[in-house]
Amino acid sequence: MPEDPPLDLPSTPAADTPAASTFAPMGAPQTIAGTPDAEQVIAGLRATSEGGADLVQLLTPEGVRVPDERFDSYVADVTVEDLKGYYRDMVLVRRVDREASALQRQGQLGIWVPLLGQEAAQIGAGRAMAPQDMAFPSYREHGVAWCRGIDPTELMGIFRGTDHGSWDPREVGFHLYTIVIGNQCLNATGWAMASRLHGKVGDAGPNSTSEATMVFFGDGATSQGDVHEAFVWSAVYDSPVVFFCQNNQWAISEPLERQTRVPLYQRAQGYGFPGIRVDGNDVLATLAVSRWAMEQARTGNGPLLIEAFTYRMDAHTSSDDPTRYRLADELETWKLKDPIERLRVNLVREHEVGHEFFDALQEESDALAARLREFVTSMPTPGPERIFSEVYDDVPPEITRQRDEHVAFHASFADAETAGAGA
Ligand SMILES: Cc1ncc(C[n+]2csc(CCOP(=O)(O)OP(=O)(O)O)c2C)c(N)n1
Ligand SMILES: [Mg+2]
Repeated sequence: MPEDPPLDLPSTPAADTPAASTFAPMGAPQTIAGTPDAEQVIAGLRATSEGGADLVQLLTPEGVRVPDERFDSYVADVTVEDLKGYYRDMVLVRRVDREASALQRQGQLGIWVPLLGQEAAQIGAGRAMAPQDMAFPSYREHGVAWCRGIDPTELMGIFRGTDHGSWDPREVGFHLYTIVIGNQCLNATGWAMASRLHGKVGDAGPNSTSEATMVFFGDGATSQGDVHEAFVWSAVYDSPVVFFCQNNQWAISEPLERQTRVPLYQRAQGYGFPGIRVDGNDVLATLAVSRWAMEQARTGNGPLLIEAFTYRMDAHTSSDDPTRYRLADELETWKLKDPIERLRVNLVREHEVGHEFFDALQEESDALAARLREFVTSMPTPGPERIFSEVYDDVPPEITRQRDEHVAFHASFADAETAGAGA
């Protein structure tokens, strides 16, 4: 066998030079042959900020349906009524989002996590799921919750601080929100491994009852150890899980270039499974790619990674002020790619959908917002025992003791108030 050519490594700096003990500052010349310096990496990522040549897109930002020979067949059955349905989904979840933001500003919610701009990514993915599938959300997946049949009012307690989610995850196929970044990827991997071990994977037919799992996380989460571990475990156990990364370009104030040197979907290759980048502002493309990926997982060809290329148009949460770390013109550029607007234009121009549909939807949207507001402003404050309930099937005696002490402590204030009023 021929010998490997000698590596052309730079000589090691003497121990007393600064470079030996400190990292080179950002932008300083790098010496390792073939390694791009920080500026080149950032330039490379910016070059793909339009999504790059590998982006799957079926609807252009101008609302024109463009063919794609790999994915057209996955949406061949989509009718105009279906398209109107996806449009309705996006309009209503955006309305919920805007109303909840207003409720937070008025002190009715403690915090809100906006989804503005990510409606197509979430509705496309959510509508690709079958009833028997399981979704693991982060904290921003209000659109996926909608697709799983969770009424928006059910999300409100989380953000008013009265509960942790009031639905039964197994019943609706949607886990509780997860705040710990990336952790849900491990939960989803375990769930999907169990699906396989229980023989619930492998049937591809149109009425298949085989199960697949989809897990939602952000670009920032990809830097977490939990996500790496989930990728490894799911790969080596062929888990029927679709990793759905919404790359909204920001992790609070950290831009994408602080998370990765390569486009995120290319990470999958290193773990040994397929990765694909889809236009996350295109509901049809996201639906097609998600249907494909879920079918692959369902038939035993998982895991897979989808990078939905999108943009967080609002703040990270209602506690964040994005004007402190990003320029206004970036937002203006992404407004031109608005997920709702492009489908509206498509419905009008290519399917002659008239104003009656849009007017009726406006009314439905107003009614939903009013219902949400009424629900939130009349939500009862839970009693002090609520924090202890729904945790244990068999409540340990120590927890019972703590609960009684907590309830008595609260009651003591009520006694003091009554005594004070009478004095
Ligand atoms: C383990 C952990 N570390 C840090 C945080 C604080 N935190 C909350 S959101 C967030 C950024 C997440 O960004 P990304 O994954 O891109 O998701 P996005 O919020 O953009 O949807 C961080 C660091 C956390 N919740 N959990
Ligand atoms: Mg992000």
